[in-house]
Amino acid sequence: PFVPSRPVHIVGVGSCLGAPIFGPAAGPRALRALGLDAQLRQRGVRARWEALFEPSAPKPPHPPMPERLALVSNLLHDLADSVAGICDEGAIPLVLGGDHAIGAGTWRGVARSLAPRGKLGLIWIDAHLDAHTERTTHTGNIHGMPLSALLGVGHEALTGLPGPHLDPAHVAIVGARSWEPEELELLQKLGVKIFFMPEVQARGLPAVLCEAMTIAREGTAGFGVSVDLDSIDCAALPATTCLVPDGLDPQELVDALHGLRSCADLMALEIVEYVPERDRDGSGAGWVRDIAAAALGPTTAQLRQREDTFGARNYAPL
Ligand code: EXY
Ligand code: MN
Ligand code: MN
Ligand code: MN
Repeated sequence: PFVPSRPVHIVGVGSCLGAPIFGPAAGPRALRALGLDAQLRQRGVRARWEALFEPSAPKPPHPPMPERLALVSNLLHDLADSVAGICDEGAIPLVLGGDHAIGAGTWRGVARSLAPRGKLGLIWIDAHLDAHTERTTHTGNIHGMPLSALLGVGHEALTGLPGPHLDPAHVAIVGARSWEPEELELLQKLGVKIFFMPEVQARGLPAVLCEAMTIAREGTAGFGVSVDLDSIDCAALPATTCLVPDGLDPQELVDALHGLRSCADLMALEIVEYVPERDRDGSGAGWVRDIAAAALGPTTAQLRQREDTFGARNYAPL
């Protein structure tokens, strides 16, 4: 029988509530205008736009922390509900940010949908640890807090969503090269595995990603990947909120993410912190497309099945 690759529903979250600049808020709308869904369909991904969240919040500088947390909390609840619904119907959410605070909603929605079958593992590809709370942050920026929130640590506004928190034994960070002591201390206390940038450079990204996938997949019912574009070297990809040197090579990341295609237990993909106003030549949007196509594209077996079933010329209706 023809086993189609699973449909991908794109959810844009145009938010900068967690960031110090407006830039990421314009990300998903710009990617939609560039025709990301059609570009993914041309690469064999059965993708379509599902939703675009654009909180009508004031531009930075943001309101004081209590109000900021309340605004982010509303967004996280709506996002988690939308993502859980997509997972419940057997589709794969492709969540596009927007700043990384949205991750505290995305992965609670996925974990909630998966809960009857087991735990959710998570691979967090990022230059940062994103594990501050409103008490430890040095900047007050909520995009530095989503991972602690997902693990149940921090303000109720960020941790209090319905459904389970993540199990730190099944969370791995890849590419960390900028952090503060408080967040490192928290993650080491919780037992989250961190692959810092020097280890990625020494062992190669494929080997590290393979080990991260083992952490996220063994003993869980499914796993997800959250890609913060600042994990990529800022010389290759300046179209992001935080510019951090000595990062991942974008093509190496795209090549390594091809391994996700054949994972039936891949639940969702999130790509955040795309800043279109810093994407003069559009190369940043190209990398967003390539990352999504690598991870969510059909396997060669699925393509062959599609050709056998529908004839080499016309692929199955996407
Ligand atoms: N750790 C720093 C802070 O808390 O502000 C930087 C966080 C950057 C967050 C970006 C999304 O990865
Ligand atoms: Mn991040
Ligand atoms: Mn980051
Ligand atoms: Mn376990």
